[in-house]
Amino acid sequence: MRQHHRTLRLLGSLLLVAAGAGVTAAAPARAAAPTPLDRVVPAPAAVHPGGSPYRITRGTHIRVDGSREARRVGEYLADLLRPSTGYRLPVTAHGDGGIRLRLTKGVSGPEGYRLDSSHRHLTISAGSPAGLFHGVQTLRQLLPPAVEKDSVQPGPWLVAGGTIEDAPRYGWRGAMLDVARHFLTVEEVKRYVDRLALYKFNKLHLHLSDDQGWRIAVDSWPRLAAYGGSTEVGGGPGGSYTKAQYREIVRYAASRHLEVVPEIDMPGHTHAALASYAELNCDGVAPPLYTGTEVGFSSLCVDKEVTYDFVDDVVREIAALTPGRHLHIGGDEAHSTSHADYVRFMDRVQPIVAKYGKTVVGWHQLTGAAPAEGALAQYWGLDGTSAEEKAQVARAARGGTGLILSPADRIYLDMKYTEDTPLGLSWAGYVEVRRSYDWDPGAYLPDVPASAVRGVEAPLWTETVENSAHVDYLAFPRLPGVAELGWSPAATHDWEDYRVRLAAQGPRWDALGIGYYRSPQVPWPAA
Ligand code: TNX
Repeated sequence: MRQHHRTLRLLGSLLLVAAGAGVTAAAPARAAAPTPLDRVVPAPAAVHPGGSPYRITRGTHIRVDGSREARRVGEYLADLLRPSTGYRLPVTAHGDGGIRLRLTKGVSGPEGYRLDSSHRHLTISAGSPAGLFHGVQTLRQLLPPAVEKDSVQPGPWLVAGGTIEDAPRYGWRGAMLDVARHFLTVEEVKRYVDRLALYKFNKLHLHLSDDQGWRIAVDSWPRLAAYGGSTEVGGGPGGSYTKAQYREIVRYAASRHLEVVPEIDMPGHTHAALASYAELNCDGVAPPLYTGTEVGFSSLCVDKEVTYDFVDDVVREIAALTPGRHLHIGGDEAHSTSHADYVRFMDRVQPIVAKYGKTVVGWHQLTGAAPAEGALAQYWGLDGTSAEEKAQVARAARGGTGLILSPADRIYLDMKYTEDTPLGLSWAGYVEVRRSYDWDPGAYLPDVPASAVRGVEAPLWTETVENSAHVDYLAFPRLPGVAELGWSPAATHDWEDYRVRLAAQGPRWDALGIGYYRSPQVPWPAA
């Protein structure tokens, strides 16, 4: 049945090419078949194929309306297309014809877009710059994988004819990088941001502090980064971001329409801070740095006033560096903090976050305290999580706390795919590609109103991850599945269809230099 379906699609594409034969006669038929409009990840909300394809040529212009924002997206698109096409692709506010990017009030909500492709034009219209940007990512996937290469390729550069109308299911489509267990450089973070942009993610959550390292400069507590950042899991040199480097990550993420969500994990996962400042410890003694992978052994001293001065300073400085609305305060695995202390701590810390103009995000243990008005809880449980704990999260959700879903046995990117996976952990089980994709965020937790679910986020913890190659191997091919859960309407959810679309991404990853896990569940094209 699936085969039949694919054959029909292929036939359809060939017919479309035949229809546009005047344009494509010079191209070999096989290479010329443009990607069908629905062969995109994440799946678009609505696709109406038809008409002759659009072709990018040496003479193509990128037309933007007068706005600075549209011009920026136009320049981004031109930068993407110039190396592989070898074309000039001038970005201009004048003239007609070619690739047109239009900011139009009222198109498809805050991040949606519409893409119209025909013989004469390729038009992307959106109500916001983010929508235009996401439309550009769709256009990118409709072009051959070779478009991703950084040297001139033969083409032809055809986009199938028709219309896509698209908008996300959820407003929170996140990915988390743990830069604390192993430090990742600014360049490595930017590389991941570019991977995320291709799949329409809109949040980059940075786990900036943990037992093994503190990764962001704080002027009022300089030893946090200088000393607390000086090692990592395994005893390597670690590292930390200067404020200028953090701002550069924020700027780069914003240029790809992602909000950076900084996390300072507390009251647990704070050993690097405790090692840096003796006064933060209840006994006034700073322990040595830690480079192992245990969790749950550290806690800020809930009874000391200096703890709240510390939190105030750190939150103030990080909030000032962060244009986004959210600030993540962790709150997970505080096994060395009593329940009463945990509640007291969160009662004092959440108002500090509000004072500096940010919305609290916390791991779902925050629902065991009193989540602040408007707070978001990030659920990281698994099938085996107790009914009691799930009920606590559901109660908070019914009381107005928004949920971000990161079930560990589904979308923890640090879980091994199989027992043979050379990297990663397995405490939540092995997570193959299908398991990662095949669930519904809207119906995942019992007794949670669908409106409480704000989206999904894929964390990548880095106990075993040391560089971009490691990041890529664990993220691909699971990351695009998370993107699809966050973006695509539930009605498009279909593993058999998804695995075919996912397989088509493989050659694109090859062109981008992404080393991925060749899961046997996915029908990758022969290399
Ligand atoms: C649990 S998830 C943690 C992290 C570990 C991760 C490893 C969460 C909020 N806490 O501290 O790195 O497992 O998979």
